[in-house]
Amino acid sequence: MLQLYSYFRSSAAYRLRIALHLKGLAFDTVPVHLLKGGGEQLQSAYRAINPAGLVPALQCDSNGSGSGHTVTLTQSLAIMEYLEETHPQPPLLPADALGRARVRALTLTVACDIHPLNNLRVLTYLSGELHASGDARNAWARHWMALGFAALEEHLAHSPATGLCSHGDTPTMADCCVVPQVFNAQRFHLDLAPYPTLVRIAQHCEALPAFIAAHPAQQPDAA
Ligand SMILES: N[C@@H](CCC(=O)N[C@@H](CS)C(=O)NCC(=O)O)C(=O)O
Repeated sequence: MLQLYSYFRSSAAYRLRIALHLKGLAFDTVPVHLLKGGGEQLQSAYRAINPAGLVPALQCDSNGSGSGHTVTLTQSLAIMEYLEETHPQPPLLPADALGRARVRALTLTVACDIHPLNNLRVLTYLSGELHASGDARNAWARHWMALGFAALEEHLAHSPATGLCSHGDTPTMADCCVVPQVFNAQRFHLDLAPYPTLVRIAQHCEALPAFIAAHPAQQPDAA
């Protein structure tokens, strides 16, 4: 059985939960509380699993049949690519190379250009080491999300490849990343009115069973 080290509100873990549910893969959730006791992700027990001290991590069997040895995978995008290669159905990447490049670009806009700037450790550093106020810290988070969302909106609103989902009418890796980032933006009270296409896509996806099952509120460690 796959073991997902996860925190209910972690958007990187949320991406992976969506991908696992879309592919119909059963997994056990191992909660890692990012705040309790200074953060379980930073303690030695979890660092032995992922030295980076970040969730998610996915443990699986090396040959997929249960007869191999346990392997730990990290980095949500690398794990999604692994799932795509080992469980191609339903596909989370388009069949054509141009389509795959587009989906990966949307995915990376979230995962590289938005999310890292708003990660817990960055926000903690801002308030701790740089003495930023709570308001300043939240303004920082909203600023970088707004910049990234503007780029996504511009692309999604004007591309004929956009459908009910970010690419066509069925979810791809891009949606696995967009939906958690929109959830995160709502937590930070970012005004989403300037991003109607992004919101429409997120709302469509959020109503699908895999996305419902992956939602933070549905997780065993939901506070
Ligand atoms: N690039 C990594 C990012 C992982 C990541 O930043 N996870 C966050 C939660 S969304 C985390 O564990 N943060 C803990 C911390 O900042 O201390 C991935 O995609 O897996």
